[in-house]
Amino acid sequence: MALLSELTPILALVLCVVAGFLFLKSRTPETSPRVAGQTKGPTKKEFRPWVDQDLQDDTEITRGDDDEWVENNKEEELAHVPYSPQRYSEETMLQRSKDFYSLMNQRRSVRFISPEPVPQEVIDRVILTAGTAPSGAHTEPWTFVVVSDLDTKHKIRLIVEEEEEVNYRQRMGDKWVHDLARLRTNWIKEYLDVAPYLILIFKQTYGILPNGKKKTHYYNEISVSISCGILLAALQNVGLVTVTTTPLNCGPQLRLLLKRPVNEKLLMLLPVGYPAADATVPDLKRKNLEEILVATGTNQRIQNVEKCSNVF
Ligand code: IYR
Repeated sequence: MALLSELTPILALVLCVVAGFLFLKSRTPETSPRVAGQTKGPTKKEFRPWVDQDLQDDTEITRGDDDEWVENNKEEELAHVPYSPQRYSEETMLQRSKDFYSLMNQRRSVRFISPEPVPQEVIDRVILTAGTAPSGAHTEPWTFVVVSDLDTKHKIRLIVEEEEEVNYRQRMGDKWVHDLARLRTNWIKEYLDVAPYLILIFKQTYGILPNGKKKTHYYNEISVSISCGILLAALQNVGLVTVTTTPLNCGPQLRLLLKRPVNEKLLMLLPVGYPAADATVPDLKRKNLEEILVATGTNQRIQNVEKCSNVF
């Protein structure tokens, strides 16, 4: 008993030290890299504010109840048919490669869009073209929502501007905002009211069959991203402009506004129209071929292309 009372101050001291250590540890921000398998929040290094919270590609991870999903593809066997597309002479190929590069090299992200109306049929056909993209197991996991009425466009603007203001002020951080300063962008998005069309591209994270069963949409994000690239090329081809926007963390609200089902997630929002008469773009330069092409074998080809580039 006497021994215990003698030890009491020591025990109290030990307890105080342990409690103090635990308290300090709970307040210290984590700075060391995360060890594989640990489940703590993101470290500073891993902090990636540009990753939309709603967009993770959940093809494999959120299957849930197996009964809700279709078994193997039960559709009838697919016929294979002959395919012999147009073949060009080498001279024509070269000319077409130059012409297409020249067309695409004139594409710019334009934030000043004219309200002038654009024929609906042109937009329909541009979207039909985007739908020619390849997709995982030919699942065609895309939905293109075309908005042209003033009321819906304005509601979209309100949602996007409210969220973008938080992005610019809080989520994006000083470095990102600083990196964008020279593009002169901010959270005010006038083009969302002004452009005659807004095209919202949703990825279908899985399919829903007429019997209600779910169908796996393999590689849905990359498939829809490819179709967006084709859509941009198709817009350029008809002389329309857009700016590729990925409104960070606006997806769920816009999905509800546009009454899209839960399997769809917003990937991209494109305001589309003619450029405004006084439109400006930042004077950006593109990387040259040597910076983007790595070829095995001879690099003679690059010199040839450079020689040709004056001719474009
Ligand atoms: N989504 C914001 C910020 C933005 C981000 C990138 I990366 C850009 O290239 C341009 C803008 C916006 O649309 O303003």
